[in-house]
Amino acid sequence: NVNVTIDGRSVSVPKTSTILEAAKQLGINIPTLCYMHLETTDFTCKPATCRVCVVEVEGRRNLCPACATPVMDNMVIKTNSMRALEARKAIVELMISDHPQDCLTCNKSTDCRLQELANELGIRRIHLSGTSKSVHPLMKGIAIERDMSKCIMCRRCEEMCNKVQKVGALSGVNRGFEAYVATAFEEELENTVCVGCGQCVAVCPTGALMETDDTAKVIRALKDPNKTVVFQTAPATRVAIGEEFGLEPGTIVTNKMVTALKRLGADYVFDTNFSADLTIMEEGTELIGRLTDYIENKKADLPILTSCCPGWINFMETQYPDQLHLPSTAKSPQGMFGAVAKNYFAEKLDIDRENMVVVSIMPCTAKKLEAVRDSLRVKDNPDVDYVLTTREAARLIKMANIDFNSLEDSNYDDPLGEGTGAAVIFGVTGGVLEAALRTVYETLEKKELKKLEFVPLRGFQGVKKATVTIAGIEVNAAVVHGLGNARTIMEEIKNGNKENLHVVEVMACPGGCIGGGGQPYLHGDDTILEKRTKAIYEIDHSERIRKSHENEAIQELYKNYYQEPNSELAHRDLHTHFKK
Ligand code: HC1
Ligand code: SF4
Repeated sequence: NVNVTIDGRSVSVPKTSTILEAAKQLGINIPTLCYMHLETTDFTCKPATCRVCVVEVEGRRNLCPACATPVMDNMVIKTNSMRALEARKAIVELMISDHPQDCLTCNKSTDCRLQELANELGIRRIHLSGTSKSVHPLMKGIAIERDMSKCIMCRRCEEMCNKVQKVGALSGVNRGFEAYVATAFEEELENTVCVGCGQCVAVCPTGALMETDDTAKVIRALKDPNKTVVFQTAPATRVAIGEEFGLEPGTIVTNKMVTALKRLGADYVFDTNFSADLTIMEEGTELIGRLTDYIENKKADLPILTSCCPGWINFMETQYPDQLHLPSTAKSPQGMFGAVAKNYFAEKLDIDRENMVVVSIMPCTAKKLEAVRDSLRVKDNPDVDYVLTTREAARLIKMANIDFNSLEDSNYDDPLGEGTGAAVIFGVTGGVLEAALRTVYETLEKKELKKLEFVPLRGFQGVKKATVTIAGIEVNAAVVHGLGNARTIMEEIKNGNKENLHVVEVMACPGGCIGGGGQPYLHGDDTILEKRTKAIYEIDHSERIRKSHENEAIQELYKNYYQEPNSELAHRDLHTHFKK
């Protein structure tokens, strides 16, 4: 350890610490902009390019960036000297002089770190206001919108995409004023290896990267008297949307969210949890089928890979096209919901599917890409019309002047509104597999599973493995979250699957859907992920029914419509194929 003095207070810190880390130990907050550290994914971005964290170090002529300057024994640091403050202010002012000044209309307004800093530093006028040199066209994709004139070269997106997700869609190009983060050949993200996970959006401090805003389309549908508007809400949204209204992370607001959507004018508010249970029925049956095949013939498409995460499926299609026999063919819960709503439910209401509009509220940007897949439509009519991220849904609620926090509770509508504890845990890493095991166990063992929690599959470790014995079969299971970890496991599988894995759950985002690219911004605080996770498990624990096969609405649906899992009709509506 070494001793340093910061703002007149001493502290002893490991000698590998930076000034920023040492200051944190004393509870001294040095403002940062490009720097970001997230424990969950071991994500660290410190290019030291923005210089906002400059501090004065006694004996040094130049100010030092706190995020990248290592401490030395007996160092004396002033974080708030006049010189440091003035430099910080000048730096931010310079940055803004080369930034479009359209904060009033920017999608990131009030969530933008640059805006926040300008305010904190009391910048009221840009003396250097000139013409911005960073002029780039707005690139509007299906999932993600990029406005590189707002890029401040913090390189967080690049770090996230290349080091954590290991996709490699983004890289910094050019120098000086011309520097920005680009895709290969300046292509739209969708024409590159990008999978749409939105983790770059989640860490972008400005309005350079955002989800594509679909709120206007939903408003139009809600106002159209000829349309029956049906909402579905994803598992992970209910423990996060409250943050957009100032509630503590992890506040469970399921039934307020239902009320809010009804106030917006929804005809029906249903739950993606319903179709998550349906997914377990279809995918669980497939898993049992492949396991039986393996036992009987010593050969099967194993491990079966979960297929509900669209970022992950895009990753499989672009990175491992020779392994596409492995994912379950079950559609995701979002996809299944759309198909059930527009086939079964529209028929029940006696309306044409063209007059039904299905809107998904998802924690995810890649769900927007999933919704436009060929296998999720009948002729020109999509099963899911629009996908809003949790952030967009909150915006819609604010636009309608709904006071979210004072809303009363409402229940989901019938019949697609009933979900179990097994379904809600889809929202966290390990949850899909745990839900599947609950059902597969009882199906094969033909007796009650007493302890529903599969603890080794829980938690934020990047790769989790466990062996579960079911009806005498040793099932080797693995759970990964984050696409970098997915790559590691896919390499293992491709190179002979030496650990003999039978089933693998993959979620593209850190922590699973609760950490999705469309969730309220973490602003660098990933303890929020733990709080959301805890809330998801709390909901599971409090549910009357905690196993998918015991969902009464699902049992009804099979009885009245699909007959049994993997039936011909189930294949028509509930299964998909993958593209090379
Ligand atoms: Fe997810 Fe899923 S859990 S993918 O993370 O399988 O988005 O929440 O809706 O479809 O159910 C997301 C969450 C979500 C699907 C389900
Ligand atoms: Fe990379 Fe995901 Fe962003 Fe695409 S959406 S650029 S894959 S981080």
